[in-house]
Amino acid sequence: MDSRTQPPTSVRTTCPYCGVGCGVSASADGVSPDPAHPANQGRLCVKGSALQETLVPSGRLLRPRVNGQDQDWPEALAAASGAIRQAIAEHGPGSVAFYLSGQLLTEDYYVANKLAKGFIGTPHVDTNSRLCMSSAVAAHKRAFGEDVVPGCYEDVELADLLVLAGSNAAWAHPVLYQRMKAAGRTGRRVVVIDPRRTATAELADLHLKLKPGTDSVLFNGLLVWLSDQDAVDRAYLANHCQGFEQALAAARQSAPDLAAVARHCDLPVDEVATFYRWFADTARTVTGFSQGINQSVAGTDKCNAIINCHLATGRVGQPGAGPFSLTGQPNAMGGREVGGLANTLAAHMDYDTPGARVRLAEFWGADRIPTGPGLKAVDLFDAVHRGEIKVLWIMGTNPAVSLPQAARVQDALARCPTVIVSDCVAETDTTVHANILLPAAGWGEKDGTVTNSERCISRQRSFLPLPGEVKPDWWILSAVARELGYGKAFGYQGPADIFREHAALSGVAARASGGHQRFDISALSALSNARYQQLEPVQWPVFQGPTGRLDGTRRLFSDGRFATADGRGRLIPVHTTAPGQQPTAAQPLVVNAGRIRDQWHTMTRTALAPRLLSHRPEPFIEVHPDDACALNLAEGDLGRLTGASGEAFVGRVRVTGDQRPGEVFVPIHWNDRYASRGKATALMQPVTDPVSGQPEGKHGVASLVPVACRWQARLLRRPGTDWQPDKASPGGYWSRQPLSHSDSWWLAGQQPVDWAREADAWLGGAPQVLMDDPASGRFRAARIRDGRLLAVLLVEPVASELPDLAWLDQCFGAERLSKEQRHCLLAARAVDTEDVGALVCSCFQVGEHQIASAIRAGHTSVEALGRSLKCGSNCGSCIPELRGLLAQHAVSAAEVAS
Ligand SMILES: Nc1nc2c(c(=O)[nH]1)N[C@H]1C(S)=C(S)[C@@H](COP(=O)(O)OP(=O)(O)OC[C@H]3O[C@@H](n4cnc5c(=O)[nH]c(N)nc54)[C@H](O)[C@@H]3O)O[C@H]1N2
Ligand SMILES: Nc1nc2c(c(=O)[nH]1)N[C@H]1C(S)=C(S)[C@@H](COP(=O)(O)OP(=O)(O)OC[C@H]3O[C@@H](n4cnc5c(=O)[nH]c(N)nc54)[C@H](O)[C@@H]3O)O[C@H]1N2
Ligand code: SF4
Ligand SMILES: [Mo]
Repeated sequence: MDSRTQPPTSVRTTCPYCGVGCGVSASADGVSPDPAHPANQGRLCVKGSALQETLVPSGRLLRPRVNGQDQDWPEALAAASGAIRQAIAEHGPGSVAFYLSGQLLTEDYYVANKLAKGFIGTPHVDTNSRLCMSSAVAAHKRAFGEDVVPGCYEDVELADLLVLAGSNAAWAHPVLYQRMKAAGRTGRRVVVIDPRRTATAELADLHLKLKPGTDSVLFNGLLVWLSDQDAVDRAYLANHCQGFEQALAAARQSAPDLAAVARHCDLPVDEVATFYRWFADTARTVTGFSQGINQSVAGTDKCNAIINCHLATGRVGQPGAGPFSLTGQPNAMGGREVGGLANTLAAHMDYDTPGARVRLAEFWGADRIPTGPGLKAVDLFDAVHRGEIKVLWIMGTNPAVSLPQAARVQDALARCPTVIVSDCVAETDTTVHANILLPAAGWGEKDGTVTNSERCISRQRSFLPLPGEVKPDWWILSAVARELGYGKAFGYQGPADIFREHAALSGVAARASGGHQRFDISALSALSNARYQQLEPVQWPVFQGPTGRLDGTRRLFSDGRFATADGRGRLIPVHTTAPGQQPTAAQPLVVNAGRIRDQWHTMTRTALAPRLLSHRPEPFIEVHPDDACALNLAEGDLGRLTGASGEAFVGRVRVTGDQRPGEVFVPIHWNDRYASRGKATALMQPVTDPVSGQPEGKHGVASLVPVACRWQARLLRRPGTDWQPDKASPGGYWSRQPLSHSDSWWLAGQQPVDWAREADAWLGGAPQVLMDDPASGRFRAARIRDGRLLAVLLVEPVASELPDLAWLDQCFGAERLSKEQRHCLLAARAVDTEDVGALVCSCFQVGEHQIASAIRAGHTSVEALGRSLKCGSNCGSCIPELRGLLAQHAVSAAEVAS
């Protein structure tokens, strides 16, 4: 569709969050699952179901901005192209860099890559996929000769043994997890490999709670065991692979026997033996892996250690059998296809692919293709810091939050002469550093394609008009390219033009590879605009059948022929590598970081839906009970983690046996917009995998201390009023939680506050209702004008005394406060409403206290709870937690009985 035509009002499109890539039926009135999409078959998770609630105008970037001033497009385009032209003239093309994202559509990504590598002539084009999938990409290339996920989602259902390594699919790939769960049957087994007990571990017959960073030893040990038990497929190895003996020798060195593996991984020997026996005995085995494997100094090796075991048993590309990299972002795959990584060129061709540069130059009509790879993300930001990059264009990612050592990244951005940022949101930790800020179209407004974890290409379709001056990313890039004088190569009228070109290039690359390259969608290069608009989900490679029908490919390498020159798969010798960040006396704890169920990355979209922040409303630190005890920390206290570079993370302490002693877990989502000190990356050093360049994002080190607090508070104000917690309470703790009718903050501090005097500043004016009890440390104040509630401040000496605020938020929704509501403002909680407790089911807003009383009332199964409270009966994302609560209450009931 052209960027100017009005979109239809109701469409079938694709969810913009995780790599599962679910189909969604969407209109301005609401979203529902697309029953015809092969990925989700009628399901959606809680983030997908809440998409509608995130389509709100608040915080949107609606106009271009240059040096802090609103501008029209011609001025903004002139500023961007002027800066690029000047940098090239004065410092050469290598002084211009692009930092892209797996959340761009394939068409956007293709244009960015073409402009940078073909026309500006800079190799420095990298993407946030570097932090995400680059170890898997590198491992696929080493093992298969090409970045290919051999299997498909159906394999996780067909598998008799499902191994999930470093994946919390229940929270990170919820619909795929639901499919894994629904496929459970007698005799089917699940092994979860994760140093923490996660929601995913609920599904596990065996949870290997291993020492972090030791997975390669575990899988090396498996290779040794398979060989020693004669469980390898010798014929397959002889006919289809090379490198087995070398890989086995390295594995033997690293993991000579069961006892050595158990010791190294800190696991009971019998658990390791059970895993190995199950793997050896089960032909239909799928190993799904994700960030617990990839985000490591030895991420590529770990992926290869897993793939080695699959090659050694001939279990690649078979129904129900194969290694399966679970892709994170909705279009990480599409970005890999167009060549968005600094070490790749385009269409699965690399710089060292024979003839690739010449072919590409001819195809694009470009003569500036760089001669070799560019800088990978961490190195790229180092170069920015050193002043070598004069123009950095960031698109669809928030590196000031997501890259390790966040403060240094911010420093690099501040030093860079021209930072261009394309985003849909006005204020992020990255956009605040932009010299040129370009308003990008977001989900629902843009059109194009994405590729999910199983190589399935789906359409994202627009159903909303472009607000303000907002433009799709491909349009912005093409407009800048035209300003730079490359109009001929960037005269696209719409995403269909770009898609056809991308599809044609894939054919050029595949044909030149002599049939080795599997990525080939040239059958789609002649789609008419109408057929592009109607394109149904299809898995690449795509072929045109004899009847003209387009057919996708479910599995690859099923015949044992790989994408290497000799057609053989490669086993890779993997040696033991310790994590790069090691605990010390000063930083004795290992910091693990990952996702929570209801938030997406840096919260720019999911925090707009209040119910998605009610599951975990504040940044938190999960700590083992032994550590909590030794550090004098209790549940609900605030803790401060201080990392190796002195930066801190402050969060609410959750004491849990799910953690291993000596290790803490923090969420990756909070940032300077939402908390005083909530960035997990502040605790991570920029240590990277030498092969993939992926940073070690799951193994920081830190010290932990309690944050002494004299007071804890909640402030609620009408949305849109500008209040700066750092000014009101310098050095104090704050975390922002937008609610349905108000904006709210969690606050705490050590400095004594004379509340009666200072409350005015917090409330935005003098309160009309006030209760001050300095002896108990309790304070309540509310501002009311014309019967409407404007702001409320509640102070308690300890956080657990702060009341549940759902009822207070409701009061902000009222046109006029009732007499009762007014009265309740001073009470600890509303007299006539129930404190539902921490929210468990986001779909139906069901809290922990409600669930506990339903369990006590005899609803002792997930199904019974669903019938009674509806919890868990929509997206199912909370079922693992419901099970946890059922188990917890069964234990306490048993304790009472004994
Ligand atoms: N709700 C939600 N879903 C998402 C996202 C989101 O932001 N929110 N983001 C999407 C993206 S981009 C991605 S990449 C995926 C990520 O999906 P996942 O990789 O499944 O998610 P994470 O929580 O990052 O990490 C997974 C697990 O790795 C474990 N782990 C840490 N260290 C080790 C180790 O040494 N060995 C092993 N075996 N495990 C370890 C952690 O304890 C954690 O439970 O999620 C996608 N889905
Ligand atoms: N320590 C640690 N660090 C990590 C991780 C970890 O597990 N541990 N995980 C890593 C991983 S796997 C990932 S994927 C990254 C994610 O980290 P980021 O990519 O930095 O996070 P997002 O919040 O997804 O950033 C996307 C940005 O793009 C904007 N946006 C959304 N849609 C569009 C669009 O259509 N066009 C444009 N131009 N902008 C858009 C959003 O508003 C937002 O500002 O974090 C990484 N960092
Ligand atoms: S699992 Fe959830 S977040 Fe992922 S694509 Fe499906 S609906 Fe979206
Ligand atoms: Mo990711």
